[in-house]
Amino acid sequence: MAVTTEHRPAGAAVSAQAAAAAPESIDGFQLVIDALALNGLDTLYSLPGIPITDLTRRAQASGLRVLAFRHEQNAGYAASIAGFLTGRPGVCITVSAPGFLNGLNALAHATVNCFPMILISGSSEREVVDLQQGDYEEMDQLAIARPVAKAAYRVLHAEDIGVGIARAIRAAVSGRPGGVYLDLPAKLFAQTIDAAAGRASLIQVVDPAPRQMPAPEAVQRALDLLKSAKKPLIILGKGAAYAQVDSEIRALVETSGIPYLPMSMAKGLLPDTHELCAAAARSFVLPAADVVMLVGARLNWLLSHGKGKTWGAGASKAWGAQKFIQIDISPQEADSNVRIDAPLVGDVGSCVTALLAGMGSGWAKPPAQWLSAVHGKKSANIAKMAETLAKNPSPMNFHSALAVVRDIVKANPDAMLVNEGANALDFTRSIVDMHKPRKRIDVGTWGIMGIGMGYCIAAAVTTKQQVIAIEGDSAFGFSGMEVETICRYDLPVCIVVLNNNGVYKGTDLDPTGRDPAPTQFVKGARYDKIIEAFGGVGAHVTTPAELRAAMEAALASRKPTLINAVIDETAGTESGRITSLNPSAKKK
Ligand code: FYN
Ligand code: ADP
Repeated sequence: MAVTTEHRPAGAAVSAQAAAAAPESIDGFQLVIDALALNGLDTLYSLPGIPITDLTRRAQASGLRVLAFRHEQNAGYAASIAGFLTGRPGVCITVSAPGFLNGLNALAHATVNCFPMILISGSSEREVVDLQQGDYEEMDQLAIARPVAKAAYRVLHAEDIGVGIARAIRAAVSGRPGGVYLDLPAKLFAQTIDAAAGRASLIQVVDPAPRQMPAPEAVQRALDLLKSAKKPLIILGKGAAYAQVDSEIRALVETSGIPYLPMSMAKGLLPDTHELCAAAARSFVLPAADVVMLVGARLNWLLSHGKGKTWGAGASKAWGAQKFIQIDISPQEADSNVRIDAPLVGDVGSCVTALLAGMGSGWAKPPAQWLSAVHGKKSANIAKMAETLAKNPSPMNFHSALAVVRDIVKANPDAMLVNEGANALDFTRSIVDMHKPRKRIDVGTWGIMGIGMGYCIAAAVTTKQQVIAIEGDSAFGFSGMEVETICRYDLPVCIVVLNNNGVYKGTDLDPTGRDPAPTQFVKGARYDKIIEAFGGVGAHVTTPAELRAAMEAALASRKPTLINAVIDETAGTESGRITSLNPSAKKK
């Protein structure tokens, strides 16, 4: 195939005579755009600059949606969560070296969280990079991306763009989803090839995420173990939410009659108010259960690695006394922390369907004693929480503010809830019930700060629903400038900054008296003024009643809104509910 590497800017005028004589050609820019569009990847999360500015312009001109951000990290986080919400890879496009590095954080996040995402970065010329001759933004990006990506590819020739995009899509969504890096050197974009041959080289990926059926003997092993259980428990993780097989999951819980614990982003797969939801009895069910079935959830730090005190392996119970069934698409996940007695490898939908078929209609529900013990513990915790939420302290605290959010989310079950912070995260998770699947998106597997505004933008764009973001004041700072992006695209996002003047709380002091403490912020900061600078609505509230009115107004108008919710600066504990992970706490 004839490849020319003409270096004329895209769209440059070509004389009419030359155009008439030359066969129709297509360049790298257009092939990338057409390959994405052919595969339904119609939204790009980006930040323009050399060498991808024309890519973003021409993508927009070709009908793709291009969301331009203020920092690549936020564009990347947006792409990653778009992947989670849609099941198609979210696409982030950045410039070379610094832009690429800014996007890399999100690529790693996508891989760690099992979200399908493709990071496409323009890069400098291979000939110069490989000899380290000091090109503009020189960096061996492919080598740097590889360790944090599920897969990483480079395309050097225009006729390979179709294959490059197809491989990236398959790698991102098949099996365990993850982040894929695609390196596109600047020179590629200007390459031209014969248009018909170029179009023929594009690939529409057939069945990018094939179903994976579990082996019948593995299904039987799991059923036998489940049948033997006296105190069974199901744990639903974000892999179960990602799979989008909500009615099958509901049927599994209801047919088996087994109490379930939703991990943070699995909240709402069944309504949190479901009678079998054991979220409010977490510390009771984990150590008490005898057989635990994990559905798209890993036994990582969020589940105390399946052992230790959380699981009851203390003085009275030996480690390994509990049995585990694990449904996961990754065959390598089982035994990563503790023995998995019945691994069930396959996609959640196929595995759950096979289990349901095996259970039939005569499946015996768990012993009543177990169900009533779970119910008793849960009711007591819910009653205790209701008592706390009924208080109206002055100043407002996390609980009284989040009681309002809880009501608003209940009244608007289709709204997306974005949540990050330490205490702002932990309190929201246990106070705000979710009523529908994939409505809660948060800090995920790493517990990172900074996903907030990127997630808001992607959630609004992909779901078209109202978005509510509950942000700690510290967490908001990581991506706050993207309120301009939210205003620019006029997205229905209502951001609530729970402002207690600092990280965790606002009362720390520098013992030497010289500087603010590392965890302190400017007292009385008016975050609401930031959004006003861009034409959005700002509100400053100090009571639950004011918060309610401001949130209701935001939802009624669907205008970009930022509510600065002032809460007690003494409210909040060090690191929220993960204080035990602080090295000083471990030393004790
Ligand atoms: C939960 N709970 C409830 C309810 N839901 N009580 C009443 N009503 C309702 N609806 C109870 C639950 O039983 C627990 O009490 C408690 O609230 C907390 O529940 P949660 O949040 O499910 O449990 P816990 O112990 O906090 O979970 C551990 C965890 C979680 C590691 C999964 O902390 C987590 O997801 N952490 C992420 C932290 C993070 O990423 N932080 C960002 C970095 S912060 P008991 O059963 O009595 O214990 C940087 O500093
Ligand atoms: P959580 O943090 O909610 O506990 P994790 O991210 O730890 O969830 O676990 C998600 C798991 O789900 C991963 O091990 C991943 O391999 C698995 N997974 C993702 N998609 C699917 C799917 N379609 N079918 C089965 N397992 C899946």
